[in-house]
Amino acid sequence: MNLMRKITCAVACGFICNVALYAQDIQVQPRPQEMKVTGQLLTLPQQVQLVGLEQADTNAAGLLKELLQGRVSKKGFKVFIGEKGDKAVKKFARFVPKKAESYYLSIEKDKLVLVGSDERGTFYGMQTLNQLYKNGTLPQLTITDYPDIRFRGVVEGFYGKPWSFEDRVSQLKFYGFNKMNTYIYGPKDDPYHSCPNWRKPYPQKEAERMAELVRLAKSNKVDFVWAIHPGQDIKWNDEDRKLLLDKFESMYNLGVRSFAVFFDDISGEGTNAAKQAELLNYIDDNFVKVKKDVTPLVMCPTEYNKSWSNVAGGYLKTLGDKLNPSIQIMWTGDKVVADIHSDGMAWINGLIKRPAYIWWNFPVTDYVRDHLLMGPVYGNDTNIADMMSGFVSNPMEHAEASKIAIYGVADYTWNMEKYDSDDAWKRSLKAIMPISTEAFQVFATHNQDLGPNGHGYRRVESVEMKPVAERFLNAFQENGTYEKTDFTALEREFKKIISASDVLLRSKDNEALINDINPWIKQFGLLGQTGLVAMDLLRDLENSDKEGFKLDYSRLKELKEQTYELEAVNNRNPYQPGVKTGSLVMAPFVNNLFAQATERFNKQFGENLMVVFDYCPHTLESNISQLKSLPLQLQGKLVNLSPSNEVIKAGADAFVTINLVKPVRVRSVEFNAGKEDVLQWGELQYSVDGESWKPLTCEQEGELVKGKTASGSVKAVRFINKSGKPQEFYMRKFVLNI
Ligand code: LOG
Repeated sequence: MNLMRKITCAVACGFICNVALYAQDIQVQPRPQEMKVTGQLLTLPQQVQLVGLEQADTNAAGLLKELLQGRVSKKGFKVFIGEKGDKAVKKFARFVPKKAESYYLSIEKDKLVLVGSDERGTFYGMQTLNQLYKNGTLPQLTITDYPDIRFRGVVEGFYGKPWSFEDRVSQLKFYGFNKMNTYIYGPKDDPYHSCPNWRKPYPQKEAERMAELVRLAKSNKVDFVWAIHPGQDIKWNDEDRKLLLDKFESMYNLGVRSFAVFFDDISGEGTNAAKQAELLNYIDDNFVKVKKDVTPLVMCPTEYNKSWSNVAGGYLKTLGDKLNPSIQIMWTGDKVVADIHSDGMAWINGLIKRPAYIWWNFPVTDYVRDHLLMGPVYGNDTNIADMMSGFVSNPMEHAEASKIAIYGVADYTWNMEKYDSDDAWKRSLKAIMPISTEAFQVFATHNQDLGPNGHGYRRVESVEMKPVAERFLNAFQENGTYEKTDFTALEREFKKIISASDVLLRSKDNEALINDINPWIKQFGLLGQTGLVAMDLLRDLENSDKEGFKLDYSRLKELKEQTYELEAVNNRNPYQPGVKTGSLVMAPFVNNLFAQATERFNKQFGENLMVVFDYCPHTLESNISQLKSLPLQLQGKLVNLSPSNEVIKAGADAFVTINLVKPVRVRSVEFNAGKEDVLQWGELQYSVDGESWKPLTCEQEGELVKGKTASGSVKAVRFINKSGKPQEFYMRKFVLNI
């Protein structure tokens, strides 16, 4: 072979780099079903020939051209692309899994083949190819791949500030990268999705933006599912039915081809199962099926989780029996916020006579708005793929920060059995913060749990430091000692926290994220500083350095002031205002240590420094299961019951009581049950001894009730259902001003 021929051959076949390749080193998100490494790393030749481009999915074809920019030629290394029936890829069709959205990708030294079972399949194969391509090289391998779950994605279904247009743009692209095919639009606080404007079309400007998002969703192979939430005031008559269809028609005209109807968190007329089924079937028969290009209708029932289901009442069974079989029914699991298990899936599927469509309430924070949930996706069974038709995550109002969990959900729903939560979590951090990944990991490690909350859903947090912090505190409490290595580990962690906060505040690799969670990052830095000073207090004690201790004590108090201040000016929502970070392990550790060290100091030196603890001493008591674990917050002089979003079912003798730790003067009480008729069936009362009760003098403006106690100290205040029969209300506000 002469030199010239050798070169041409090398160009035609691609250059093989002499690097051993191992499957475990090749990371593809979401994890493919089957991947076989067949050779070494290949340097993509300068000349490549594209075969099948014209017939292949346009979005995939566009991405391929972008990837191969500058190399495309009439001869050279062949790249085949297309969908199963296409002529150009006919001879490879048999390798493609017989499943929707599947693809076959093969990279060999003389050719590259990418074939989808359908257009989405080709697009997903292209996403994989993009991930494999690094600095002009590709691994030689074969991938056969398909998703486990039919509908995978996100339901923007939370209460609070809906995502911005920019947030949504970034999300839709993210879903495309991560092979998610569904975005359900249903933010509770969009008045055109829910009350009062669900009957009206969007104003011009909003409509245009919506249309733009729909186009972007389409090019990312995402179904933009527009949901309506009409149940709070719907009348079961022809007029409202027509208005609803008109609204869908107006959304269809904006490009929407997927629709949902939500009946969650409503009370009254709208909750009637037979009427809901009738309406949905009507929409299905007269709109969805008539249009031909609209995907199956999705609905969220009123009884959307097992703990609220009244089987004897027949609500779910009615839906199961009556709803057209093609209509998807959403389900949040055994509780409003719950991980999904096979027994619960079997239970609901039997009732609704179809596989449920999971609405997973994670990482949503609309009931713990002072927290960020940045931990891994874990806890769902991994053998339930066949038991569900869809799985969507309800995220936080913080769109960028939610991507950690969304990334995990993308991986879980694609390939459940091989899902590795910790691995997915770490890869997500890199995908979201590619440069400041390490700092981001420190932040995300200590911001995972929700704190006490009405749904009782908790997450692990600070997993490595938790046993260290516990061991340390126990030893210190018992005899004032501790392991030196634990001391060092904790001190090092606080330093890491401070530096992570600094790095993140200056980082530029995801500015939208940093801007959005800025108060939490600052609070995190303060936590680190407070922690370091708390450790210094122990040094002072050990050295019997009285003056040093006093100095560090004031420094720590000053840092705590800054922490409160930051809470008091940021994230001022009326529900769970404030900015909590490290709230499961690191912050309580610092608070405990501070209090214990001060007590020891006072004893040792006969001093009287104030011992500062950080908790609410007042307690909540209720016989309503939905309310009894709601946290109380102490905000200055206000004792505030953290509100909940859902409909509260109060039995005939239901009450909710705030018990004060000791009798104090209660200046005023504010109570909002989301109903104007609340005082016709309920009463606000106070007690001086915790046993006998008297009514408060009340005034009412709309739904808000303001109450006053007679002068003198009060031990408890309660709201009680006096009507002798069950009632429904919302727990919007219950605040004592003391
Ligand atoms: C709402 C949802 C809210 C979530 C978490 C469903 C089906 N509905 O309690 O809008 O974001 O819980 O608070 C819900 O989950 N109500």
